[in-house]
Amino acid sequence: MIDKQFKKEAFKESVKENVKFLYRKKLEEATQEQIFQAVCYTVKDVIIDNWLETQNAYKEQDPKTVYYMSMEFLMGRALGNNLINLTAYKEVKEALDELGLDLNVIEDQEPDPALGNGGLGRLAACFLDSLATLNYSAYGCGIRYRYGMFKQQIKDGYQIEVPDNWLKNGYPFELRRPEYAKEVHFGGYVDVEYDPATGSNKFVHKGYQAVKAVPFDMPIVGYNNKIVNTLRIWDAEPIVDFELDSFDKGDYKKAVEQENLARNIVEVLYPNDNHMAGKELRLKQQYFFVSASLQAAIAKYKKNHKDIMKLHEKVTFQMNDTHPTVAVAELMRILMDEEGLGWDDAWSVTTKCVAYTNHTIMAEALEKWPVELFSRLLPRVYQIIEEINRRFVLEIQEKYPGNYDKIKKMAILYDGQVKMAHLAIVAGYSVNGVAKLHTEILKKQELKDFYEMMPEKFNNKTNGITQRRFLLHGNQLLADWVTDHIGPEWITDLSQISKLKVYVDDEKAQQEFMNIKYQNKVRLAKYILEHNGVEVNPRSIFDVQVKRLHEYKRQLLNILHVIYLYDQIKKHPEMDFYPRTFIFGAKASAGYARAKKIIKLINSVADVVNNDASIEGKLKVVFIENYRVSNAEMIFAAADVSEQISTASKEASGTGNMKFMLNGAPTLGTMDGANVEIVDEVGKENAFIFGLSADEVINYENNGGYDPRVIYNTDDEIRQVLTELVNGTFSSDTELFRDLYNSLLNQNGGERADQYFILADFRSYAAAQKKVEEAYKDEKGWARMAMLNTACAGKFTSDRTIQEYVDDIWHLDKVYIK
Ligand code: 26M
Repeated sequence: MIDKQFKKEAFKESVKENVKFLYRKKLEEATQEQIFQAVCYTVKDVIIDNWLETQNAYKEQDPKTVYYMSMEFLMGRALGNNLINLTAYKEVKEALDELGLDLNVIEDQEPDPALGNGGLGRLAACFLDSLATLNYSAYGCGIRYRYGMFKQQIKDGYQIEVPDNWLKNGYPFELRRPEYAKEVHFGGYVDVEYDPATGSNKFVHKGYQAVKAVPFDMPIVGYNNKIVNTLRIWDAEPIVDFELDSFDKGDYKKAVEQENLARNIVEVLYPNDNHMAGKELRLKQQYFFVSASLQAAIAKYKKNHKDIMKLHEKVTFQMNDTHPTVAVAELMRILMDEEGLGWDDAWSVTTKCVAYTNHTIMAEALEKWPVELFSRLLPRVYQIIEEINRRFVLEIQEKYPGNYDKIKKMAILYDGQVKMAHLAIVAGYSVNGVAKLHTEILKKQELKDFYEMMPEKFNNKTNGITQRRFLLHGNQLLADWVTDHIGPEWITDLSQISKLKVYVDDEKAQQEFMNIKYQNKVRLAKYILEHNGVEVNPRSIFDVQVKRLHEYKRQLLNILHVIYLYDQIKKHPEMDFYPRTFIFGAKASAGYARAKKIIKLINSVADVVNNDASIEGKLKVVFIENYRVSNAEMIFAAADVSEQISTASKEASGTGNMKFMLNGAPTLGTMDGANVEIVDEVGKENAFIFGLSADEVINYENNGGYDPRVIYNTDDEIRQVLTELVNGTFSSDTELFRDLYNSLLNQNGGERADQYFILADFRSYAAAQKKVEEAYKDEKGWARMAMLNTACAGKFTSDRTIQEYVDDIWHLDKVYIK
């Protein structure tokens, strides 16, 4: 189906017109950046028509709408993805060819909108793609950060953070909507006033600072269905322009403060992943976008519905982790203070409208705010939380009389802190984890008391990814091959991809499949040569670990094993060894010193290994700078082995694991997160599983029974690897990696020695790696295994995940556009 606008000739004319109109230039004179802008405007033109039609259809059909509330949307580039979903990619590529332009080069002009950290933010982006593709009415609600996730440079092996000014040249796909601006209030105090109209008291917020929230809308194009949904991200502006005469009125100070508040609030994304920083500005960001989004949703509802008590019939708010959980109290505030409902009615509506997704059990990620800070910044909202807490504590007492331990463990307010997860669970009508194992751990461990008290709320929604970006766009060779063999239905129904199973023993198909993998490896090798100056052999095994850097994800285990292999090759030069390229990509949170040290270690090992002629290129180590959505697509396509080696129980789900699988890379991993379900689908003989189980890890943790020194003292090769961290092998400064060494062997403050069980799992990891090598040598066997991974990936589409959210939680209506 080709849209009229994408007829080649019309498209070419439009691009030329846009270059003329925007830049007063002829096509030949325009820069690649200008051509990029011109192409985007042409594409946007088509999108706008569909966008209007979609919103009209929503108005007419009045479907229930989900508001996906998230501090993060890691969208990645839009141009290529929009063309894919408009089913116009190939036509446009040809049209541009005819103009002497290369679509790939033009796509590369686009900055990666990186308004997210990692898994949680990218999941939100995949969900928006699936919602639009499945014909559901949805808004993404978030923040228009001036600076997204920092750009990573590697200098001398160290990570340097460079600001990501993604709006520098203007972002072509966004639309400013000043007519929908909302006010958000901070600070001040609450007065109780008698209201003669109702004969009761009302609460009036006074002395606050105000910020104007101005929405920018981005189109979310569904695949081949004319649906265009909206990602609405909020910018902050000062309420009044700075007025000179306010000096005289004496509120000069306040005017400056309001202006600063507006300037600061959306300045930058906090680059923490799975770590709570507790910064006041972060709470301001949360309340800012939550309040604006709720006000907009309610205003929209009220346009064509009279009864606010029926809000839940048309609206649901999904809270992406606890970050937007202040929504619970803000919705209560709006319903009571602005819509005039009493407490019980407001609570009845709120608890039918909000639902919560948990994405982590890492203790340091749990959001707890000091009462002092919270009540000062949001006095009215805090009052409401106090009342929610008071009533909930009464409920606990009723259910567990005399059991004060329950109150201590479950109260929303305790020890001078506001516990956001408790608020989300108490108010939410649904609480879900993101993989089977994760949800079980929530029920049995982390949230046990809540599960016992309200089991009906708990459910699992195993994560998924969009095959449109991570196969159709990222791996066009494989996508075409799949379509040639089983038709194009997999694009919107990934369960169809299992039809590939009939080809896994077909030698011709095997060769074609592996040849595509080879071509993708050549493409990545070229990128690595250009960006790292390192030559890698595309015939070697590409063993890849790309994800945020975190101790629990155990990049340290991976690089220690590389050192171990290096030692082996040096010691036994005659040993049979299949060439390997270990590829890493990871950003460390700017304040996470140990994570940054691990990056330095990887680069130091790379330096030594890559330049040691004696090992004849058998081993290469590459650290890909600035890992992000756009280069991720290329990396997944080129991977032979998918490293998913988190300490069991720590990775809630993982989604990179699914992207590798879909692109035909078997998992080398622990029984953690969604790896468990990947193995269920593909069979354990088609994955390389190692290490402690989640139960074993949790057992050790609860009973304090693991001593890495026993391993250190008894295993000479492991001891040798650790010794090389501090004996000058990888740095002339023998102190450089001392902290990493110590973290594995010594207790440190409250932290256990080797708290992520790296030494405990080392031998079983090395054995699994050995199996990978043996398996890879068997060419046909490997091809079969790789193909089976692709063929068994059907479950892991975010289309399936979204349909489950719709069926079990949101109950949305489908909308069709004529
Ligand atoms: C919190 C407070 C202050 C600043 C930042 C944060 C914060 C930001 C991101 C905390 C956690 C954040 O992300 C957690 C995350 O990405 N979790 C991942 O979610 C994925 C999608 O469900 C899962 O696949 C991953 O396993 C999980 O780690």
